[in-house]
Amino acid sequence: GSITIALAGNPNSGKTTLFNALTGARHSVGNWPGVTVEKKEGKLKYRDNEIIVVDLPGTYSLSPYSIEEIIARNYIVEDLPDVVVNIVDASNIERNLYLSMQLIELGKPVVIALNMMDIAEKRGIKIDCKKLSEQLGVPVVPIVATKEEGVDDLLNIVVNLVKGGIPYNPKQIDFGKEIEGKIEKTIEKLKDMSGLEKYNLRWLALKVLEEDEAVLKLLGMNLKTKTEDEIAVTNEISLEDDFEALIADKRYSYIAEIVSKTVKKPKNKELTMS
Ligand code: GDP
Ligand code: MG
Ligand code: K
Repeated sequence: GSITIALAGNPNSGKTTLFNALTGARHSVGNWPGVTVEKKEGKLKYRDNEIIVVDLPGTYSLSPYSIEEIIARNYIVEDLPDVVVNIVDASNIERNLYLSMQLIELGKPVVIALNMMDIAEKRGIKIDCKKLSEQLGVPVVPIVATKEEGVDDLLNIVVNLVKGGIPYNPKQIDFGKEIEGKIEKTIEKLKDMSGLEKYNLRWLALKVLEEDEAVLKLLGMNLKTKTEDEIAVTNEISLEDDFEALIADKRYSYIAEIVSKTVKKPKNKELTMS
């Protein structure tokens, strides 16, 4: 069968450039259902594999507050692409990894295409891709989308990953004893609910705790009109008002630690216009 790849990344990370490098003219442009957000889909052949590439809207996060973010994460959790290719701007890696962590949390295999390696190099930013890959537990492939450098490596990794040729063991953020306890309890309750087989329960649990409206709706929970049963799901889980902020903080510090271990920036902070 064919392999479906979803392309996800921050705006200006090079998503369109990579999409075009992958699919050339073999693509169609339409809208995502019900909204005027552009949807591009293309095809390519790699060795004997037909690969379908779906371009997701550019986003910085996967919160439920913007239509682009909802489209991107719904596509991944509902349509279940085989692989999520996450384009990361190497010259702005720390900010970009915030989305990466959230993509990894969704549960589908993620491959990071570390783009703009030429710009990073010019700025003297050195990234240890192997170590970054170890730290995240996902493949990291350096690319320069404008020159189509690394694109073949990227496809090779994607196909190998889908065929089980490489292990996929993403690292999970440890949110700390208290939050992890709440996640665990919520997962136990979600296990008793039917119709959730396709979802990553840890991700769903995090979203319940974050009071993510789209996920609460999916679970048939409306915060304002919760029934007894529904309350039981979040009962004892004492939703703190700033749970979302707490989780976000953990993500930022986790990323900062990974970046400190894998990225070297030039000491000289002088701005040069070249
Ligand atoms: P998108 O917003 O993610 O779709 O990003 P685009 O594909 O439109 O790229 C944003 C800008 O970065 C464009 O001017 C691209 O030509 C440029 N760009 C994309 N990839 C690379 C790269 O690897 N190196 C360099 N130097 N520029 C790139
Ligand atoms: Mg674009
Ligand atoms: K809350």
